[in-house]
Amino acid sequence: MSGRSLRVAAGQLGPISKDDSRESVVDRLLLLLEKAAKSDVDLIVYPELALTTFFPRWYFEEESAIDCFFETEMPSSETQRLFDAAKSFGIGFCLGYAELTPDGHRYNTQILVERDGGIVGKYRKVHLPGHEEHEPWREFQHLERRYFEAGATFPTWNAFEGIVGMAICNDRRWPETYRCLALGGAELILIGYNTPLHYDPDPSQNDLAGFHNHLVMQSGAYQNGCFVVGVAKGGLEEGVESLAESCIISPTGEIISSASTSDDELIIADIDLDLCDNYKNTVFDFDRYRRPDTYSPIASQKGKIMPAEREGGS
Ligand code: CDV
Repeated sequence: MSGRSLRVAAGQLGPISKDDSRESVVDRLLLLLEKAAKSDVDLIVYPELALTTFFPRWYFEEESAIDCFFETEMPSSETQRLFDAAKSFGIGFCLGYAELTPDGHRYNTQILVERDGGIVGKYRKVHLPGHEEHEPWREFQHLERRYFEAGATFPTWNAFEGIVGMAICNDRRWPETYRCLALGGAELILIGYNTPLHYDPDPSQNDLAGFHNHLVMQSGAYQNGCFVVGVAKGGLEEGVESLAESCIISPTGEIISSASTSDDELIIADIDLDLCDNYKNTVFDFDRYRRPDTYSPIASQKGKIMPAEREGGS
């Protein structure tokens, strides 16, 4: 391989039940890691909230009832094995989990761990989907907005011979995510997700879940000259079917590797981070072609302002 070459993998997970122990989940992460090691992978990406079932699907009245799904330290006694094994193989990893800070804040978090076992980056999910209150009319709840605080930035890090950024699930649907990361130089964006196939607010979107998943990540990769690794926790988990279809996407916008099951599965791609420059230095040469002077609504305005409400509008 030439240029800044890297072998990356998506470590897709199948369902995790409510009663599954952390130990059994870490066993599964280790199996994927061992497979990756046999294929000389440099970096393996695991899904969002990879250590537990997707607990925001349930309403818990008592806040303390969700404590069992959160990590208060990382590495923890249960995940230390993963850190040790990855270091011994010389493989980096990206892992999503629910974080409870010492001062009581809760985040939907993803960390980036280098090949020497050190945590180089931590990202806290910015776009929290779903709702704050119990909504019994739904087939199942999506209470991320009740259980997590939102992160506030899209950091990037020098790691894996390039510049790496992270995003979590719903973040991938927002073009602002990729653009903020690319403005921080991102060449490789790592995204874990849990996407139920049924969307109660508008079930007409259900059949399009796979299409939308690829659409947003492929356009984010192309429009920002980045590689994207999108990794699912898919399959039938506690009665809720979730999208699998993990994939690795090139800055060309093309999918270069994709999962074929809804279970634990490793997919691999050889990537050359120098390919990003083909796009970053041409059609998406930000310095030359972007017009931030015309984009002020993007950073200053949240909802839409209709023509009649705008000064001079009609
Ligand atoms: N975990 C997520 O963020 N899931 C959302 C669902 C609720 C739409 C997603 O964007 O996939």
